[in-house]
Amino acid sequence: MSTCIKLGALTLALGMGMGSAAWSAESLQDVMKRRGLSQQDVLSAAKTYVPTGKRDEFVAFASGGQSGQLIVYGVPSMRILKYVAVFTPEPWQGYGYDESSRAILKAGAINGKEITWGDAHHPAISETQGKYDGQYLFINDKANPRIAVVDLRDFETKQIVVNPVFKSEHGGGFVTPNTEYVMEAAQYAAPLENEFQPLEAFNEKYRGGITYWKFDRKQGRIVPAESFSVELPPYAQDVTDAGKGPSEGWSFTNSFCSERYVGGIEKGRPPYEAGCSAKDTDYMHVINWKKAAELVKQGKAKKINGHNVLMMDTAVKEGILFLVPEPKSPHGVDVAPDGKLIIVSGKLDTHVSVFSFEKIMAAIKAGKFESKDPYGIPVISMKDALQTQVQVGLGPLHTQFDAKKCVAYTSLYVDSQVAKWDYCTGKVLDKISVHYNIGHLMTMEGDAVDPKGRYLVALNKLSIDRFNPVGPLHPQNHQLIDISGDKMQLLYDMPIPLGEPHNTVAIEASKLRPGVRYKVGTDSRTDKPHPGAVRAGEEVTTRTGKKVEVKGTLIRSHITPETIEVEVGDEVTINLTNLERAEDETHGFAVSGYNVHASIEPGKTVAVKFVADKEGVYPYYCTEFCSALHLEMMGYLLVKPKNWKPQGTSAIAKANYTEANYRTRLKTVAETQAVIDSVVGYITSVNYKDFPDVVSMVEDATDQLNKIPDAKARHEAAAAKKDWDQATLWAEQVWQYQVKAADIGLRAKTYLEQHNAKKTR
Ligand code: RUQ
Ligand code: CUA
Repeated sequence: MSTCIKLGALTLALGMGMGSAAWSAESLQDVMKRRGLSQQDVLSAAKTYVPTGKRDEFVAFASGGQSGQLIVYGVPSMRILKYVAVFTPEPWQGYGYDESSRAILKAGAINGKEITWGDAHHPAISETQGKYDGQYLFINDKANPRIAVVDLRDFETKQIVVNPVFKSEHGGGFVTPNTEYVMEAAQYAAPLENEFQPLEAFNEKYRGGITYWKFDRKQGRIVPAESFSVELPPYAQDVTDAGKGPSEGWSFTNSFCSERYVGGIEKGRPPYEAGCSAKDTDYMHVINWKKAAELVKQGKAKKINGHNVLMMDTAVKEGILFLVPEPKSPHGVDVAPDGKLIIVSGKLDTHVSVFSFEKIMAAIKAGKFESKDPYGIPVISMKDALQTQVQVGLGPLHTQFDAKKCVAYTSLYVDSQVAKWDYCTGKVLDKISVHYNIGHLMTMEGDAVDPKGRYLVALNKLSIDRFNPVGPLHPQNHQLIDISGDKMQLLYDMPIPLGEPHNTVAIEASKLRPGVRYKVGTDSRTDKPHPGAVRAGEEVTTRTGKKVEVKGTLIRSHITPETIEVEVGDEVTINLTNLERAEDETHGFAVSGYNVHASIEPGKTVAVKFVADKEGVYPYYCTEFCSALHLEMMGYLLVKPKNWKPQGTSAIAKANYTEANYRTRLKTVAETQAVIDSVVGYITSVNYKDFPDVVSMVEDATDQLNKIPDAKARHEAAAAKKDWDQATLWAEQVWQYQVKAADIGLRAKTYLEQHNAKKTR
C-alpha cells in the first residue's frame, strides 16, 4: 500500500463504488466440471459457504492444545476468527509483552517458575440455569494444573489460577449450571502436599481429587480463597461433568487407573498401560458438591498448602462421596440435557453405559452398596446404577446431544466414526466415518440443557491424507457434519495448524455481545482505569531517580511523545492510551531491540517496561497499518551515554522550503477540504445518527478537524513572518488532519451505503 495517498486517491475513492465486477460467463455446471465437483460437493459447499459480509450462526471455541491458546471460529463456515492468547505469550495481542498481560502470565507461575506454555484441553462457556450465557469462558491446562478465565466481552484472558494441590489435571474447565464453580479434576496422582514420596507409598500418600473453583460473576474472576477441593483416591481421575435439573448439585468424574498401577518396566514389571487396564472396571466418582461447599463453610476442611481440602474420610462420613464401577478404562462422562442420565464411554469397550441418576440416588438412600473401596468409599453396584448399555462401536470416547429428544452422538476413536444413537431406546441410528481417529466431538451448545443440534464437529487427532502435505507434523482436522436430517452428512474439512485441539464448545452467535472499544483509559486485563492513562494534551514524561515514566497517547497517525530521551541504565515505562473511538482503529507499539510489544485497541491503555541497558538510537513505531500515514507513526527512543553533553550545534537541520512550496500546500488543503465537504454533505444527508458505529466515526473525524484551526493559525503567522519552513510544515500538518478526517469520513460513507442508510433530506 502506498503511504502517500494524495488527493487523487481520495477523489477516486469518493466515486460511488467500483461498478459491478464483470462475472465470468462460466455456469455452475462449467465450474463443477472444471473442478471435478459432484452434486453432493456443491450442496455441501452451499451449506457451509458464508458470503462476504455475512456472519456465521454459531461461534466455536476450540482449545489450542499445546499452543496454550484458544481458537475461535465460525460455524458453518469454519472460518477462523481469532486466536485468544491464554497460557502462552502471543505477540499480536501483546500478551506477555506488555505489563498487564505479563502480570496475568506471572500469576500462573509454579514454584516461582514462569510457565510460558500450556496444554489446553477443555473450554467451557459460563452457564445460567444450565444454558450457555456467553459471558465468560474457562479453560484448563493439563500439564501445569491451571484454569484460565476469558471474558467474552473482549475475548481477553483475565486470570490464571494455579491449582494448589495437584501436579496435573484433566477434568478441568467444566462448570456447574449457574457457574457457581469451575471444576478441575486431577489426572496423575501425586502427594497433595508439595513433597516427595516414593512410588512405594503410592496407595497411602498419593492422591487424586477434584477442585471446585468459586467463580464471582460480578467481578468476572475466580476467588481462590472461597474455592475448595475434595480429596480422592489415586485412581487417575479424568473428565468431569456437572449434574443439572434433577441432578443439579452433583458432579461426576471418571477415572481410568483404579488399579493404582505405577509401572516400572525398569524394575521388570509390566508396562504402565497394561497395569492400568487390567481390571474390567474403573470408578465413576459421584460427589454432592453443594453439600461439600457447606461442609467447607462449616470448617470441616483441612488446609493443605493454604487451600481448603475436604478429606475423604470426612466426605464419606458426611455421605457426599460415592463410587460406581464403570467399564473399562473410561474416558468421557456426559450428563444428558434432562439431567437424568449420565453417559460413560469405556475406551476399551464397545459400549456406552447409561447410568440413571435416580437409581444412584435410590441406592444411596437405601444404603445399598456392594462394597467399600480401599479408602472406605461406598461402592454402588453397577447393576443398581445402570439404566442400559448400548453397543456403539470400538473405542467410544465422548458424547454430545442433539436438539432432538434422546438423540446422542458418541465419538469412536478406534473405528474413526461418529455413532448417532438413541439413549432412550438404546438403538444405534446412524454412523459416519471421519478422518481420522476422533477424540472429542461437538454439537451446537451440545452439553447444555437446551442443545441446538444442526451441526456436529468431529475433532480428529489425525488428518493423514486430507490436506496438502506440509511435512511430518500434520495439521489437526475438524470435520463439519450436518446432523439436521436422519443421516449424518460430512460437509467440510478444516485443518487446524495450532496444537491438538481437544474439546470445543459452540454457542449461538447472537448470544455473544463483545464490545468494539474500551472506555478511554481502561486497563483491559484488570477492567479498571489504568494508572498510566492520560487524555489528549496531558501527555507527560517524568523521572524519579533512575525511573523514567512516559504517559503518552496514540491517535492516527501520531505517537505522543515523538522523542523519549533517557540515560543508559534507566528503567523506562511507556504507558500509551489509544484515543480513537472508531471501531477497529487499533495501534500497535514496538521499540526496537527491547522485546516489548503492545496491542492498543480504541480506548485501551497499555504499559510496556524495560531497562534501557544499552546506549543508542531505538526507533519506536506503530505496528498496525492504521491509516495512510501509518509509517509516519513513529518516534525515537534516545538512550544517551552517562553524563552526555550536546556537542557543537544541536540544532535540527533546516528544510529550506520556499513560498512556492507553501502555496502548493495551501492549494492541496483547499482541494482536500472540498472532498471532506462532499463526504460530510453525504453523511448528514442520511440517517447516520441511527448507526452508533458511524456516530463514533463522525466524532472521531470531528476531533481531527477541530485541531485544524490551531495549525492554521500557526502557518499563517509563520507566513506573515516569511518563515516558509514553519509555514509549509504547519500547512502540511493541516493537511494531515484533513487526510485522517477524510479517511474516517469515507469509511463512514461506505458503511452507510452498505447498510442502506436512508435519505433524510
Ligand atoms: S480429552 S479425546 Cu477431553 Cu483432554 Cu478426550
Ligand atoms: Cu497506528 Cu499505525
